[in-house]
Amino acid sequence: MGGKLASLFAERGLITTVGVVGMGYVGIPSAVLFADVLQIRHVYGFQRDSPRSGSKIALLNRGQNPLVGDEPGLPELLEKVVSEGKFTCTPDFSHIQSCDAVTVAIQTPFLDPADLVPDFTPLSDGLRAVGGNLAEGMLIVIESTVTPGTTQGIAREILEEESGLSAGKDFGLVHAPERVMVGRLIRNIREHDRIVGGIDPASTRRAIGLYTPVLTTGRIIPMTATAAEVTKTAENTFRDLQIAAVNELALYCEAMGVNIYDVREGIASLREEGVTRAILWPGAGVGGHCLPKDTYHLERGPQVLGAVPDYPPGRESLYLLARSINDFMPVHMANLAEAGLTRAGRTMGGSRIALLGWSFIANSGDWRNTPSAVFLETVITRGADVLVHDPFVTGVPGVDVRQELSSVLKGADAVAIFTGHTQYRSLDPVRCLALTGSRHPVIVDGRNIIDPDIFIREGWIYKGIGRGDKNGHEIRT
Ligand code: SAJ
Repeated sequence: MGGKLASLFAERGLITTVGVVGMGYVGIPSAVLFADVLQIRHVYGFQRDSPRSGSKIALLNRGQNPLVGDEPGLPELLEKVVSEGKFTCTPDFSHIQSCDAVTVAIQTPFLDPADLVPDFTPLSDGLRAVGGNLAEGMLIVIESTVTPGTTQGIAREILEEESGLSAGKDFGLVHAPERVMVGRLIRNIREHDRIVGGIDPASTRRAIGLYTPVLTTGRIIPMTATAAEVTKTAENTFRDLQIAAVNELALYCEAMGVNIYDVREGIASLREEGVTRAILWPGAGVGGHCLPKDTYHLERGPQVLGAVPDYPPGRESLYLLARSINDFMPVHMANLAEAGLTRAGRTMGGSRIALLGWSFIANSGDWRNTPSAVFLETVITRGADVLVHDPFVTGVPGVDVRQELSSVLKGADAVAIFTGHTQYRSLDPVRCLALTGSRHPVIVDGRNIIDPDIFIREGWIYKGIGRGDKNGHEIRT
């Protein structure tokens, strides 16, 4: 099988023209890093000219970064490769015909997690556009996080159907999952090890040639396409599981009147050969494009591959249980706010709540699957009025997110901190109290970023995730 493909790659020689499909948090940094590789003559960034994302095309071609939030190194590199004429963004997929390699970084959300039904429409549409312009000797790389079995399954089928060519014989096919975090996109692509999983050895070798020039400290870890899919979905599932474990512990600590951060420090102190204690941080919830859905991709893997794991009969998947604990945390925040309001002699109904932080992660404008949305819906259902603040977020359909803090704090009966933005770390308890106009406003800290004692001293009613040592404090009159 690999013989013909290997010779097709050899005939083509070095990869000099690359296409990147999907100009988002993964595609944009990947494209500019490929364009900055000496051997690579040109990179096309493919973006559909849709009402929601079409504006990115002109911005990118002017060398301007359309991503919200601080991305060290990206604006400069983008400006450089555009001014050198090595990168262009286009909605015209026919340019794929001139590419040696094409990477696909398109979102893979879930339509219905309960039934494990993913929404592969955007990915399928992208693969159809690639397949319709595919030529012999090309390499296709799927960087999106997908259910195990997808690369060898529907992805291959769509590409073969559209092109009339055969994967592993006429063109190469690989899964090389992205591992980036907002706020460190360029660094992550350069420094994280790159998992490269080909459907055959020739495809894997070709992809190693594509990624090696981009990596600085990162290594290449080759494996099969399905193993690469499991690696990616499992690493996020394990992170979600670790977060769920510490969130459950935080709920227990609240009930037992204990400070989770003392316990966490204690647990993390046990260090010895073979004993690792990767205990993560409890909080107001798990958001973003990855953790809230990748567990479902992993869970769906055996199904797609027609396999049934041997598992304790009738027991729920550990990974799905973890999901439900993390999904509960914003509701728990609402329960803490309600408990605090009760201590203030108020009910949730008719109370005004200031929600601080709409993005899912600190100092970023990324609000995909934000836990704040669950809290907002929960407290509104319980009768509260809510004003939302976030210094980095604008343009949220149906939610008035403000950038001016005092107008959101004004007249608030309770303040709920959802995101660890640096700005919130220096909230002044006296000034904020004056803005609320209340003698005992409630503050609920979902990211452990304020000092409970200085707020309690000023008369606030404090509630914190995992702070059983403080949540029943005496109210200062
Ligand atoms: N969170 C906690 N406690 C923690 C860590 C995170 O509550 O200790 C919450 C965060 O507040 C956030 C959510 O979880 O709401 C996700 O945070 P994250 O730090 O995991 O950020 P992501 O989702 O952007 O990054 C993850 C990373 N995956 C792993 O580390 C295994 C990143 O490496 C991946 O590239 C990324 O998913 C992805 O794109 O898959």
